[in-house]
Amino acid sequence: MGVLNVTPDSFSDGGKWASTDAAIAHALALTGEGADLIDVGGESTRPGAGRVSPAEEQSRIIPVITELARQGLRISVDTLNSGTAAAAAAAGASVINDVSGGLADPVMASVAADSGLTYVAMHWRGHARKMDALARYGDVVADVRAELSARVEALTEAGVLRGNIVLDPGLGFSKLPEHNWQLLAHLTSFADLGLPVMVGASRKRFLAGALPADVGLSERDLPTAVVSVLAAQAGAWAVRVHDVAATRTALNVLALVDSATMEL
Ligand code: PMM
Repeated sequence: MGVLNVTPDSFSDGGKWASTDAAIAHALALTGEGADLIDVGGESTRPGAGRVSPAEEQSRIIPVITELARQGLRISVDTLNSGTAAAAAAAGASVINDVSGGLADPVMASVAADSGLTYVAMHWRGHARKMDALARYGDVVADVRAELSARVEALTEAGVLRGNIVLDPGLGFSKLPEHNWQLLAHLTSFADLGLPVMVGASRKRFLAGALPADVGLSERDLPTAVVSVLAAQAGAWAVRVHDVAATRTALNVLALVDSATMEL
């Protein structure tokens, strides 16, 4: 899944794809690099970010989604807002990616149910302004797993088909660096819930732990690609990345090793 942030302020690529034309060109480039799905977002969720009105969010992303869907790309909409999810579904999106797992907007679950689309429920404890203060866990893997299971219950009660739900442990959202590493180390515990799992590590702060001090954000693309391989080995359904080419190459290596293993 290639990231397309149509925002002026996302943490790693804010402002780069803020115009409709630049956004469309970037989505086509990511597809050329091997993305199977483009995740289009119009509201930054970086720690400390403020909210954007649904009208502003939709004016940023709906023209982009409409054109990309017209060109046959598979689109996911990254939104907390049910009205934006419904508008994106009408514009041709095929996945709703809700980083709050339905907690931010009480109408989201019924919109997801009515749309019949794949719905990504990410682990979330609160909005960007306060999420760092909510990074307290007994056992982060057990706690995130239990909180995601509770979301699956609530979503299915609201009519979302279990078979349409994808789970995401929400790396970087109310998580300290050690929480992110523990979640990555135990990704198969999430796969054990019997639903597809996606992972969004791309360029996040915790990856700095794998790099020399004071290197730039783009240096995080290499550790991101390594995480993509680890996620794939744990059976992930998708990895959400900014640098699609690096992840595609890393996954090609894994596929070649896997096929050589089967040849024996
Ligand atoms: N991370 C971000 C945004 N959307 N969606 C899912 N499902 N999982 C994530 O980890 C995730 C997400 C934040 O990253 P960005 O600011 O680079 O878009």
